[in-house]
Amino acid sequence: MQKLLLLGDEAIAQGFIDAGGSAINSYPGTPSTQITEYVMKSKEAKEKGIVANWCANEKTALEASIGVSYAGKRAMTCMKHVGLNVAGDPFMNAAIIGTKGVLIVVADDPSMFSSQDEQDSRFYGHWAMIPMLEPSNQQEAYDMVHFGYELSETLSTPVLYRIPTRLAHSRAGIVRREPKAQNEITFPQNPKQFVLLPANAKVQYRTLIEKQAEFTKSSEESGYNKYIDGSDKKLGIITTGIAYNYLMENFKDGKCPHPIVKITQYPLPYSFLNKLYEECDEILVLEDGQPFVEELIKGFLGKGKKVMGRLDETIRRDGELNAEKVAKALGMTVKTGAPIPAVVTNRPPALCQGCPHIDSYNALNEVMAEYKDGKVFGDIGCYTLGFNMGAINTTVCMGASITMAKGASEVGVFPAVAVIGDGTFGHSGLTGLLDCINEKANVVVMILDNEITGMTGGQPSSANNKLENICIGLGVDPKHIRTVVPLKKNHEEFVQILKEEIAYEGVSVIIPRRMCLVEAKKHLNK
Ligand SMILES: Cc1ncc(C[n+]2csc(CCOP(=O)(O)OP(=O)(O)O)c2C)c(N)n1
Ligand code: SF4
Repeated sequence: MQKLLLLGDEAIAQGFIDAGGSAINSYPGTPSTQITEYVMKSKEAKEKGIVANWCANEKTALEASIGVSYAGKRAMTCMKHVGLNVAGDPFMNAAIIGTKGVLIVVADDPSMFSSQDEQDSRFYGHWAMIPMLEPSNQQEAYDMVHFGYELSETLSTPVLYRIPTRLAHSRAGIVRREPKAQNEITFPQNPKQFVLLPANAKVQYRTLIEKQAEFTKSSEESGYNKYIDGSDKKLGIITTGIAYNYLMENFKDGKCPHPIVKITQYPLPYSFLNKLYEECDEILVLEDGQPFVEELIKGFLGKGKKVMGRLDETIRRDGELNAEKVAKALGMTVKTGAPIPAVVTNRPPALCQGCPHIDSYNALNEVMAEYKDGKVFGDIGCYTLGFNMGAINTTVCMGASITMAKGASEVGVFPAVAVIGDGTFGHSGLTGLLDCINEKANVVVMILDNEITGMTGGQPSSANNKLENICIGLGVDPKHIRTVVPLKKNHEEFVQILKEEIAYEGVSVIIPRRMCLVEAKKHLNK
């Protein structure tokens, strides 16, 4: 079969195309974005009529996949870890429904390379009681998509497919399989399955509980989890996902002297873990993420033997795992590479020169300087970097700018200004603005419209060309929806608009509109 050199993200995307996937509905977020982009750009996917969409947010994306599953076809939804918080409602309920043919790919970001937290999605999968896959390399990333769909369809369950940044964004060769045809449309045999009325849901929750034994059986028998024997039983090692690679990097001959339980499928393969615990004096758990397995095994393994990992900080609890940290935990000599030359050392991220957000912040900073107690509630996007210009006071999660400004204004903060991008407004700003209207909050909402989702690489923004109409539809007085082109030459006009709208007691929306420069360059080169 054909060999390809692919990123982990791309291997998953190619796996989706080859495994008979019918629709991928996602929301962008590093490090997951390249999966959906690959399918969107694939000629083969187009020829096969595969649907590939960027949705308004992770919740709408996952719900679309549940709809695809209702039609009996194979669906994928990709997101970054914090996206799973947004999709939490359909995620938990998809588990109870037992949606077949759905892979939910969540890319976690240990070390927070481009995220506001380090949460480990495996806790969600465990909570929802569904099987999870966590490939250790790119070939497995490809193969496990095929396996994940078989598992999902055989056991009637969605599958959480977890990858960390390093796997998503590193490249290796993969061997493709024979492509599979898409499923025909078939509807659920049980007409109650997708109707989560309490009477139906109670029965299905029971079914989900009863399916746990089958899920575990698959984890022990599928071949994706392995017990690899070793002669030195002073230590037994548990690896999860990519941690297996980090461990093996320390043994150039490919032979680790200690027994290993290699985990890439959950629920945990309890019989392998018991065997390891019985045979070895001490246990070391290696995971790229939070101490998920370590916490679980403490509950069921016998007491007495030492279990080391992130909980006792044998490996530092925060941050990405790597081969060096593993070597240290094993008591091996750590080889450090050549020092990083100054030209590539870390530099703080900054807005591009000429970015429209800079002009918006220049105007905002000038006006806010006149108000001692005024606050600016920021949001998530390129414009978060306005913090470095002293322009924003908060950034919490997507959509929180408008709602936080509302909350603060209602207890007396004045002026309360929200700054949100057009992409983020479409993702989760609209409902907050509706709250503002309903409560007649005294807020100024600046929707920085650069006509694109800039931070994640220029995906379309769901509210593009619709911002004014959306605001009017939600109930903002059209007289207080103001637009301005954020350019140096319009600075005074911008300042004036801000002053007028701060003086207005009610909900104002200001839309500074100028295309992201990176996007504008793409248009010029077309
Ligand atoms: C829940 C969640 N999903 C996805 C992301 C990834 N992400 C970061 S910023 C952003 C959107 C930014 O677009 P926009 O608001 O238009 O601002 P711009 O970057 O264009 O200035 C996204 C999707 C995230 N941080 N949180
Ligand atoms: S990518 Fe676009 S929006 Fe982001 S900083 Fe650069 S010019 Fe500004």
